[in-house]
Amino acid sequence: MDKMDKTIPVTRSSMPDFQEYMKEIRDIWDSKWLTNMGIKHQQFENQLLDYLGVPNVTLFNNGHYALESVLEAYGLMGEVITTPFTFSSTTHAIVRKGLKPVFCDIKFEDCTLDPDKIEALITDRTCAILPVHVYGNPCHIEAIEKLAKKHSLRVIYDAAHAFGVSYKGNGIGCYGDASMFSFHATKVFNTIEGGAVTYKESSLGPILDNVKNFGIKGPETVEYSGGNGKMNEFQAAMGICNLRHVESEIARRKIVSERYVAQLEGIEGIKLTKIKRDVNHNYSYFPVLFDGYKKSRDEVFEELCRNAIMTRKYFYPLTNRLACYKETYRSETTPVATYVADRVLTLPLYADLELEDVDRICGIIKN
Ligand code: T4K
Repeated sequence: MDKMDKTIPVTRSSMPDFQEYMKEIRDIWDSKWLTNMGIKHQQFENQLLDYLGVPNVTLFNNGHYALESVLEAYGLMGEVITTPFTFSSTTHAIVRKGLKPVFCDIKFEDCTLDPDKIEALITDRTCAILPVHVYGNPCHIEAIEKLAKKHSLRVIYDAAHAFGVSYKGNGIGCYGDASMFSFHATKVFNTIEGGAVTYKESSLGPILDNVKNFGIKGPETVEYSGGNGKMNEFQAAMGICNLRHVESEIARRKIVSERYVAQLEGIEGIKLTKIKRDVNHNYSYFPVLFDGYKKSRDEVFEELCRNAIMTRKYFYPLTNRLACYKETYRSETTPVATYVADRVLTLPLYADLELEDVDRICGIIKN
């Protein structure tokens, strides 16, 4: 096939070898136990505790439901300080749980919540801060948690992008009261669809179980009006397989990312994100800011598209500009987020992206 005929997607699901997955689901076939916290679910949950280095974890059918569930489990009411520079899920989860998102601006350098702008937004109705480790970049954890402590607020991280990231030697899920991880097909680590909540206090576990399994405590006992957020056995089996390969997945993504850096660093008008000190990154996305470049972000996007190279404007529009929110919220209050959203483009990144394709992508951008 001609190189030019090959479409390069923005990402591509990482999958185990077919036989490996077949072997893993063999027991499911034999037992006919397909869901409702079966053996694979238990096994995968234990493996995750270990891999993420967290005290507690609860699995879910997807990241979004996990995020809604943790907000519900804490019984939060009132306002939640959050970022508009994120996937719609973050804002939707807040709104769908009857809470009010209060949008705080982001830091230009890493696209995460600007801790210096949080305090001015705290009112007597604020109950929590919900920052996002955007692109796997850890938020300004110390500053955020200091503020939360001062004002007795919960900190719940949206860590959808941050699987495998560690900060100061700790798994990223160890910070705050709780964190939500997404295991969607497009993530560094996937269970097809899936997600998890990691948390400090073990007392949250039974409440999360209630939220995700109809509040069922026994065949004749239902103690809470929960929903259905259970991860099934096939998803857990995919997780078990993919967990075996996640380190090599991240290592290969690192090589691809470093090739991009080698090609694009130092070019006038192109800004790349620097990995912070004390961070082990997961190379989940490769965002590029076209800020004063000879071509605008949209021109680069279109030119790449003409060459069958699919990029995404993660995260444009900001969530406070989405059709469902723009009448209620104002993006003028988050000018840095607006600035970045208008200029950012995330380039293709996945483990088996060939380096010569990276060179071709960069060649198109440069010329
Ligand atoms: N919070 C944040 C900050 C998030 O980013 C997300 C999800 C969530 C919360 C919610 O977590 P989940 O409930 O999703 O677990 C994608 C994903 O659907 C979404 O999970 C993700 N964030 C978001 C950033 O990206 P799209 O609409 O951009 O994906 P889509 O379908 O266009 O796929 C992109 C590319 O990925 C395709 O062109 C090819 C590749 N792909 C896609 C699928 C579905 C595969 O290789 N295999 C696949 O199965 O939203």
